Amino acid sequence: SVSAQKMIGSETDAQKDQRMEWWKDSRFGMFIHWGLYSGAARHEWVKHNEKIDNEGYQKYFDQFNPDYFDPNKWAKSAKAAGMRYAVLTTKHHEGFCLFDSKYTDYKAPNTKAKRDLVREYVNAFRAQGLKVGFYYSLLDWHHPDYTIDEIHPQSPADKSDASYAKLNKNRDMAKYRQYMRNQITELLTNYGKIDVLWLDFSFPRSDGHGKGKDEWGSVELLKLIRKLQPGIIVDNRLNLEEYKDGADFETPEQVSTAELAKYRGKTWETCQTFSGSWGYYRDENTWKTHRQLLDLLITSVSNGGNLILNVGPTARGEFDYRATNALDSLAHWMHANDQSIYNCTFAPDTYKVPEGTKLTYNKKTKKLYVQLFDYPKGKLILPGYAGKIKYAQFLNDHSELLYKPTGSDDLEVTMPAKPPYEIPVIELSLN
Ligand code: H79
Repeated sequence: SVSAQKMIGSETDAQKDQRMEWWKDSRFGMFIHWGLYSGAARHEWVKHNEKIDNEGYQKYFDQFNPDYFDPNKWAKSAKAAGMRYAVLTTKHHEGFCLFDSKYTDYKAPNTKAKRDLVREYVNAFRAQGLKVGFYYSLLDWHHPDYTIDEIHPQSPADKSDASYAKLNKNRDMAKYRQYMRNQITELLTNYGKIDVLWLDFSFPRSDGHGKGKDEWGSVELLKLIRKLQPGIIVDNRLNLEEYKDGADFETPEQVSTAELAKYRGKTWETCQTFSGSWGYYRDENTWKTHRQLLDLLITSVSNGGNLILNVGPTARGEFDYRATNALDSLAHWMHANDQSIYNCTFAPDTYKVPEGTKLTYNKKTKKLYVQLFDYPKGKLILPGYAGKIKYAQFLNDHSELLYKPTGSDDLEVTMPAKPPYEIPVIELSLN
C-alpha cells in the first residue's frame, strides 16, 4: 500500500481547496520583473551572463531613477487585460530590493527613487481589486554571506572543491538564511494581506555546489510563511517535493503549449514572457504575437491551469509600447470572451474537441466554450454533440449560431464567412 505522504502542517484537503479557490477561478495573472537589470536592458540574468561582480554592477544602482513609475497605470493595464492577480519581484537574483528593508542598504529607498516601491505597487493593485503577490528570489548574487555556487556570477572557472572553498571561506549560509527569514517577515507583515508568494528557485546538486531545501532552510521558511499569512498561496520551488503540503502549485516555466496537456489534473500556473527574457530587454526581437499569447491563455485554461504573463517595465518604470500594445489586444479579447476563461477548466470527456478548436468549460455556469483557432469554412462540425446542446451563440456579441443534425451523432453549425476577430468563441448551452 502507499504510505501517507509527509506533512509540514495539518491542513485538510477541503481547507486547501477553499484557500486555493480564488486562484483557480482567476486563471490569468500578471508577473512583473523589475529591478536594476531593467537599466542594463539585456536580460535579468545579465550579472550572471556577463560575470559582473558587485562593484561592476554598482552603476545600475547609481543610475536607477524610475521617474515614470506609476503603479496605478500598471494596475489599470493588468485589470483591463483581464488579469486578476499580480506578482512583483520584490528582490530578484541580483539581490536589489524594491522595498524598504531594515536588513540591507541595497534597496530602492537608497536610490534616486527614494521610496518603497513595493508599497506603492501593493496599494495600486489592491485599489483595482486585484490580488497581490510577491516574488522573492532565494538566490542572491549580492549578499556577502550567500555562498558561491554553480550558477553564481563568480563561480570558479575550474569548478574544483578547493576553489569553491577558498571563495566561500568568509561566507555563511546560516546568516543568509536568517536574512531571508527577516526579509520575508517584513514582506508578510508590513503590507497587509499578501495573496501569493513566488519563491525562486532550487537547484540541488550532489556535489554540494547547488542549493536546495537544506541550504534555504525550506521547511522552517514555509512554516514561518504560513504562520504570518495563513491564506497565502506558495509556489513549488522550495525543493519540498517529499511533503504533500510543501507547495501549492506547479510552475511550468516558458514551456510550449503542446507540453501543457501534461499538467491536466494538477494545480498549476505556467509563467510566460512576451519576448523570452523576464527583465526588460530592449533589443530582443522575439516578441510573441497576439495569437500566440491567446494560445497560451486558452491552452492553459483548457488544461485546467493558470497563465501568469510577464511584463518587464523599463528602468523609467513604465511598460514599453510593445508590452502596452500586447496588453491592449488582450484587453479587447478578454472584454468579449472572459466568461470562457474565469471559473473555467477542461471540458468533461463526453464532449469531443471539434477540429481546429480548443474547449473550455465554465464550472459555475456549466456552459461549454469552443475557441476557434482555425476558423471553419462555412460550417463547424460538433462531433457526437447531437442531443447535447440547446443553444449556440458567439460569446462576443451573443449573436445566434444556427445548427442542425447531420444524420449521424454530429451537429453542424452554420458559420458566418468571416470571423469577427482573431480566435472567436462559441458559447454552447448544454442540455
Ligand atoms: O525570474 C524568472 C527567471 O529569471 C527565473 N525564473 C523566472 C520566473 C529563472 N530563470 N532561469 N531559471 C529560473 C531556471 C534556471 C536555469 C538554469 Fe541555467 C539552468 C540555471 C542553471 C542551468 C540558464 C542556463 C541559466 C544558467 C545557465
